[in-house]
Amino acid sequence: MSVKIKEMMDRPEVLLRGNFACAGCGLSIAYRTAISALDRPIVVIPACCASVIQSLHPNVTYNVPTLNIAFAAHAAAASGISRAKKRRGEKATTVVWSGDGGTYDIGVATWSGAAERNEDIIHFCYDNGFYSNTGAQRSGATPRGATTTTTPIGKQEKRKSVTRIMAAHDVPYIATASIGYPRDLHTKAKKAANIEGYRFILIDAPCPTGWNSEPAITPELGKLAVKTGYFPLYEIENGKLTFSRRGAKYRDPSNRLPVEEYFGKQGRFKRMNPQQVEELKKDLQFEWDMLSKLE
Ligand SMILES: Cc1ncc(C[n+]2csc(CCOP(=O)(O)OP(=O)(O)O)c2C)c(N)n1
Ligand code: SF4
Repeated sequence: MSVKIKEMMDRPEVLLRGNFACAGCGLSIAYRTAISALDRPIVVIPACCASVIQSLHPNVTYNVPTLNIAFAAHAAAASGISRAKKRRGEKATTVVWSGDGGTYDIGVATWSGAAERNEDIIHFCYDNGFYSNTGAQRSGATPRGATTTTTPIGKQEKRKSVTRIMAAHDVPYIATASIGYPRDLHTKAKKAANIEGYRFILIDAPCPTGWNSEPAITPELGKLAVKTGYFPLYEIENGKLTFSRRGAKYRDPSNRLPVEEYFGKQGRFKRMNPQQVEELKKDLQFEWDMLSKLE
């Protein structure tokens, strides 16, 4: 059952005022919503916007212990922290907080090793579908057709399914969530905190600066991604997939809003031609079909 709003509001603030996030930043909403669900979090952050928005030394706007580290070391560093805390008999929730570049691409070796060892870590990936921190290059999470600085005519390949790659590691808990539905995200983070072993939560987190979207509609974009079937919501527990309430609803294509409604609100899809739109629709249905096999 989802947590109550009051319960969420009563949690400590983890991201303080004066941070450097752009207006309408989905990452900052994701961070506040997910990290505040955890008791005694220690957060390991590889290079990404999350390592930049925290401000400059000697100021810091993260209200929790934070370790900034190189891409290729995030889950390894978190493994060490988690084990050291256990050895000392101290309670902590050790977290990797990484962008999609650090999860789908550059950090795969480190999290794959930690997932195989079933380290006691929660890995959150805030997914804005590209490398925002370094000026909007494409990542493995960029959807087909989206323009980035390295895909000026739109990305030609389909988006990688990082949850299915993670599922192949047989970790105890995997979930997807969206900043459009903060209660669902907070509830899944809390649930993950009560499970032992490697847990992974992929969060759809719009980036108005790189997506060329209106900052004020960030939550609406999060909702639209779900309602159009672009971003399915589900959990995979010990290998078995269950669609979340909204995931189950939009599994049926006749319940979905036209995906063009979602694309139309983002400049990054402006140059898509009808053929690319059709190909992208096929990519989305392919992913739904593959997920259904894990049910
Ligand atoms: C090994 C290595 N390669 C490249 C970089 C440069 N770099 C810093 S942040 C970043 C992009 C991170 O993208 P993502 O993980 O998606 O997070 P976002 O920037 O979108 O928040 C890159 C390529 C780096 N710091 N280290
Ligand atoms: S570039 Fe995007 S992800 Fe980075 S701080 Fe700005 S809105 Fe957030």
